[in-house]
Amino acid sequence: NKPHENDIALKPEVAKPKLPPMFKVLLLNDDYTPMEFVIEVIERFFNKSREQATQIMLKVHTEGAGICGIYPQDIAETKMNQVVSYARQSQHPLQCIVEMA
Ligand code: NFA
Repeated sequence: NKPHENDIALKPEVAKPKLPPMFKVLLLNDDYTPMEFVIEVIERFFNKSREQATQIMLKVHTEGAGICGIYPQDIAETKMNQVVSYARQSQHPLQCIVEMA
């Protein structure tokens, strides 16, 4: 009596609710971009309040870099590109990068 092929026990596959890998969007300090412009960028693209945006800008200014938000990769890269493009259009050298969280 040999078992039918379909009766062989398979490893049960449990549906894991899996979260997407997350990426940090950071601004980098420079000597030329006005503080007010950086605050406006953080408010506009990262949906922060004036107070939160000011704190993040000051962190970037004093420490060299600061996290503006953490998102799935496609959203993080879109925000980075929007910031860099807006800064270029406004003729400011502000840099924005994405890092694995
Ligand atoms: N360091 C810039 C200045 O003194 C301000 C700045 C902050 C630029 C954060 C870039 C990022 N005008």
